[in-house]
Amino acid sequence: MLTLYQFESCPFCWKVKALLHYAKIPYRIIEVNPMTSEELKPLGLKQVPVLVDDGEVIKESSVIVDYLNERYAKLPVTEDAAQWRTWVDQQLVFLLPPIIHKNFLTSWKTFGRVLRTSGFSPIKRCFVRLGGAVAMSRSAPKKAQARGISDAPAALQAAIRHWVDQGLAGRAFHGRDAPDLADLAVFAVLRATDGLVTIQLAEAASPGFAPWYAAMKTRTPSSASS
Ligand SMILES: N[C@@H](CCC(=O)N[C@@H](CS)C(=O)NCC(=O)O)C(=O)O
Repeated sequence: MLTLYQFESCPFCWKVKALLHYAKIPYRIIEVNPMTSEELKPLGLKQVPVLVDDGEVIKESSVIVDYLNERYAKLPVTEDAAQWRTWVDQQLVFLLPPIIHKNFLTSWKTFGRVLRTSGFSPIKRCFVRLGGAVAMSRSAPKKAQARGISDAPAALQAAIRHWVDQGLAGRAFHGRDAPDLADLAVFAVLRATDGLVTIQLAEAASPGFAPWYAAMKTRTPSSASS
């Protein structure tokens, strides 16, 4: 059985999960404490996601997605989808933290939402929520500024319009009748913020977003076992 070390709130982890779910690949989750990463210490690693497949340890979300696709999912690999995946990794993913961790209160609410499904005990959840909100509300605005993102909500809405207009271009999915690796990558990082204001912003940015997002959700039911 595949094992995924992850944080529930991590968009890079969702890239891996979106493919696992879409391809109905069973796996189990080890939820890593984002404050200590103690669960990763035996592997000698510091960042999630990490996939362990029959003793083989694979890190870096894009490497994991390629590994899973080559070995199990076997979705078509196209140059256009590869370009969208790069766009997700280099642009889209960085627009989310300054919105969901804009200040302490927003970050506190964000952690409250994402930790609900973490499986952590109430005490651990409270500790992670507080520590996470302090750390992320300090670092996210600074990192956004360093990347030249001055108005993250407007930048996210422009990115969503770009995806709907150029990526979907009137089709149900980028992959036409069924999602491909581009659909899964764009969906995954947004799915990491499901239920938060980012999704409302995306829905308001373009009428083409909501039907695509809903269809992606329907096609990616969890394949994780507890
Ligand atoms: N390039 C990596 C980025 C992974 C990453 O930034 N993970 C974050 C969580 S979203 C992390 O583990 N942070 C903890 C740390 O850096 O100590 C990938 O695509 O897998």
